[in-house]
Amino acid sequence: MDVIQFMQEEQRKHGGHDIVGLMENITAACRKIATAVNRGAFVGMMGSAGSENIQGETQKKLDIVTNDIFTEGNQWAGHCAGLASEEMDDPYEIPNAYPRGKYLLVYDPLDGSSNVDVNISVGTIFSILVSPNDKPVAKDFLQAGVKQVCAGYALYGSSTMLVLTTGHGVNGFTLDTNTGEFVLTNPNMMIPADTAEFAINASNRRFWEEPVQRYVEECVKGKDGGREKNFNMRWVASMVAEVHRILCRGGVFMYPFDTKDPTKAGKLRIMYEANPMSFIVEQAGGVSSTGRARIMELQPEGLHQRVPVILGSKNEVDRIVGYHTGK
Ligand code: AHM
Ligand code: MG
Repeated sequence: MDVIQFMQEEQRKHGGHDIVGLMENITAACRKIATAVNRGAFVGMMGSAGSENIQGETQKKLDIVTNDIFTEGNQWAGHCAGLASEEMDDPYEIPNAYPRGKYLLVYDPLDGSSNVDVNISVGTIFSILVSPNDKPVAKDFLQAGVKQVCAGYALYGSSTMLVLTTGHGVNGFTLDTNTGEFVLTNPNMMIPADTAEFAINASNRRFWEEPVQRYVEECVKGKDGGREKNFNMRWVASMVAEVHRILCRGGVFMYPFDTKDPTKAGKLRIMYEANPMSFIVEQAGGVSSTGRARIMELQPEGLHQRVPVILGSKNEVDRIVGYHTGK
């Protein structure tokens, strides 16, 4: 079954917000991004664009191209009141030439883009909120993750997949490049509660707080330490790929608080990385926390605000949260 038919049926079954039209635009944009990522080397789209985004990160050409694809593809149909992206300093106003709708669409058009030049999986992350205003301003976007109507990601890997939730579980669709359809291939994705796999950028080890130091040390020691099993480790440096692996076979992903740069609470951004991924992970039976609080309950204070992220298999994330809170 194609994702649009699936969304239509889900809406009929559960009611709630009608986002079928918006999903048509989002899936079309993701298909175009898949092609751009796939064909980048033929059309001079690889490498750095020589510019920086608001977060001081060097933009890749594909960061800009994919941001344009996602923005243009979602501005014209009358579903959105406003758009906001990792790659744009401020919210994007829907041009007056187009009707405005009721939704806010927040996105990271090309997550993991440091990987594009080395042909490792990247993705697009998006989150849909309801706008409190016809002409939203920045503060209208600052809604807690629990308010999300839908969250999803596209993964541009060995196949292109779309994984999403509207609060009724998590479903995965694979792009059939012959028909252009995203076909339901992974219904009701669930994260196993237990795992023997963790993911963290260990080069930051000396900057971690004690609870994360303790957890990782125990995993590394495995049966020779206090744990009942040995652990394996993975780090792709594409959050979309890490979350997808965790949805498929369990695991823990951490980009925790660290003291590397005291001005930053973490690396990942709450609005278009942590919140949508948290919604998906929770809907698949997992847990998502800063270590001290449920991410989706935090009140965001800025569009590009960063947050520590610890998510994945319930029993392991609960353990890490316990190390932080002493419970
Ligand atoms: P990006 O949105 O600029 O690509 O940054 C986010 C990415 C995540 O996908 C990934 O988990 C993390 O940055 C990797 O960071 P690091 O290079 O520090 O390991
Ligand atoms: Mg990102």
